[in-house]
Amino acid sequence: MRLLVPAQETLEEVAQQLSWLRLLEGGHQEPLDCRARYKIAIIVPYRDRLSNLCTFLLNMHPFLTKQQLDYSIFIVEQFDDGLFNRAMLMNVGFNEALKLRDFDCFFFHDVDLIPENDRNIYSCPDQPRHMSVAIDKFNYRLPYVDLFGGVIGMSRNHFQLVNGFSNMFWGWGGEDDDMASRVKAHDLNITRYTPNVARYHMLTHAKQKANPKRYEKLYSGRKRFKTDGLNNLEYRVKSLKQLPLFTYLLVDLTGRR
Ligand code: UD2
Ligand code: MN
Repeated sequence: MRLLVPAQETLEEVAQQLSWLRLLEGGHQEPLDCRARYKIAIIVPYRDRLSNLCTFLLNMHPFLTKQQLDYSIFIVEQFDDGLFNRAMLMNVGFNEALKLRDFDCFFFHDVDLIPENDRNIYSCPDQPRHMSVAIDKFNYRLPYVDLFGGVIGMSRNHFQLVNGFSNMFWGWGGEDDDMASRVKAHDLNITRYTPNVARYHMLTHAKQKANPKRYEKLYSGRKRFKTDGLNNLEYRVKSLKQLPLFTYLLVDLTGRR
């Protein structure tokens, strides 16, 4: 699959380039001549990466449409400019998406990862599925066995069972490993497609500040699986819009840091 590059890095331009797809409002798509078995939500944590976002949308919509899926893309933006909380944004995305529609499964997706192979199917997984197995930036090799970052897919039920992500990881790192621990603690298995299919290109971006407390939080995480996650999530939606290419959520993360 060739990487598509936006003619200009604006959402209007990307929408123009994708007009042939006839997307429905809020970045929703469904197959024209059949009914898809599942309803899929793609949740993207986001702040200040417009260039990545434009490329992401330009490539993902044709890719997912070709798979004849019933899907919607949600961009969940953190309002404040303090430390980024990727995991909490994904919890918010999950929660808000379910208020709009009864999605069956969720793909939690970094904005900078673009699938390279059309056979990498975004179908609802029976077990939690790690999607971004082979990334060009890591020489297409999995950095470590339990990696569960980048792009993952989970059914609604499994995500609820593990109480979603932790809300306590502010800044870079650790939240993905904490989710891997949650999955294992609930006797679920991380599954993967073969590395020659699960291939991704990573777009370039500035580096975030690492969270110095990430190991501490990670090692003590197990005690909090039941109390830290979907069931203690606190936030305020500042804006919810159905835009042409995605459903947009701007959220104030009011949780304690
Ligand atoms: C790795 C993981 C990622 C996550 C992160 C640690 C892989 C391939 N990726 O990514 O899933 O676990 O480490 O937190 O394993 N973002 C913004 N704006 C920001 C910062 C982050 O939009 O200012 C979003 C965006 O969707 C981005 C994602 O958060 O792709 C992950 O952040 P990153 O790209 O800075 O971190 P990276 O590449 O080290
Ligand atoms: Mn990245």
